[in-house]
Amino acid sequence: MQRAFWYTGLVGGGTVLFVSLVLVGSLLINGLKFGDETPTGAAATTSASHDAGTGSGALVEANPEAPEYVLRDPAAPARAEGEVHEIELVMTERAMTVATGFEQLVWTFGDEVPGPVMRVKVGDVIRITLKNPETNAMPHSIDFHSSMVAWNDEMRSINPGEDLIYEFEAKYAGVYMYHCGTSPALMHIANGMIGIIIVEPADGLPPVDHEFALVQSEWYIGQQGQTIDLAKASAGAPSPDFVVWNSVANQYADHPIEVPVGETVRVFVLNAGPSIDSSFHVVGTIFHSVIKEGIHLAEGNEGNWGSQAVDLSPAQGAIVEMRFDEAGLYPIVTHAFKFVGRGALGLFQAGSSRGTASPATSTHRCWSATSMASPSASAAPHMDLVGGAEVREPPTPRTRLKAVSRRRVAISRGMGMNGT
Ligand SMILES: [Cu+2]
Repeated sequence: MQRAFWYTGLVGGGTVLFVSLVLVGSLLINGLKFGDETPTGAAATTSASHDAGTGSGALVEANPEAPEYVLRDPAAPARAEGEVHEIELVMTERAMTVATGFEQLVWTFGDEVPGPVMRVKVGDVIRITLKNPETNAMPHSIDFHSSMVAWNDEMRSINPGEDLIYEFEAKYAGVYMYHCGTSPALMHIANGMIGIIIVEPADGLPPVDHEFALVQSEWYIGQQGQTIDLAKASAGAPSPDFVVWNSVANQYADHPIEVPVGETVRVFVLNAGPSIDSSFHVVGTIFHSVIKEGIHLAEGNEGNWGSQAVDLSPAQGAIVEMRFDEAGLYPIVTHAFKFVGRGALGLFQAGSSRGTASPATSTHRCWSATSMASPSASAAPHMDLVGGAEVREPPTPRTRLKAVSRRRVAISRGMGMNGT
């Protein structure tokens, strides 16, 4: 049933967008570094700026020797069986490559950033055993937005070596954030302690062909191997170095998500922030169903209304459904386009897209929608996006940086020229 729908304002026209994309592209091509003199901040594949006037840390250069990032499976898990869910959640502090060339000391739930995707239904009981290992340096906590519990009880911080039981009944359906709330919460959220819990209605969601979970968040890059830069994140007008899907810049642009043409794709999307709004948009399609924060635009509504972009403030979530009518590439973006050049770019690859992409040169793997039940199987090499050539041996880190940068520029330019 259609109860309401919404529109997201588009900032600027096509001309402004085109100019912006060309500017970002040329900056990337020329390998310029971004610093105080560049108030628009970093589109950084080569460096991560600090925000002018915040007193935060110095320019952080990309490190060609940083480990390659670990690709995150975007497939949404099936709903957990049963009605009582015992979940052990260990919070860890470890190194993670968050963008090509940038390694940070992140804090995690379940050793993942974002934390593991949980999926239950209304009426279920979730009993979390939260563990802060002795080897950690920091106190941490957890706050489930899907719960109704006292902040000073279940959400209290625990020190290294302590455990906590956090139990709640899922009373309302939705796509909810969970996060660490230990002070300063901005630091703990920005340093990786975010996750998504999907609560389905008691009788479940209708089946679709493919399901994915995407979390938008920001990285305020600190020194290599250190935590994020809190001063940068605290700026009055925060300017993240990277805005990312599932915590790694451009990972699904480098490794497109494969889906068949014409089948229904459902995406659980959360904006974890901590500070930037999202305008979730998939270029080339229209959302025929959106459930955003409890408000439902249903397929088949009177008037056949659709949705082009879903506005999500930090900590808001949605379930969007779409189809891809033609074979090819469908970019996943926040339509606040300055952030597309900072890592908020992914791709759905519908059917065969050979010959439609940018002049890619980097090795990449694709996520196959048919491999959702078996993430490891989806890691098999696929054909090259452009030439159909077999995947080559991995390039050196320095070559990889340049190749990935060239491909993103080409994608951005292509999108600008197409007037999206
Ligand atoms: Cu924490």
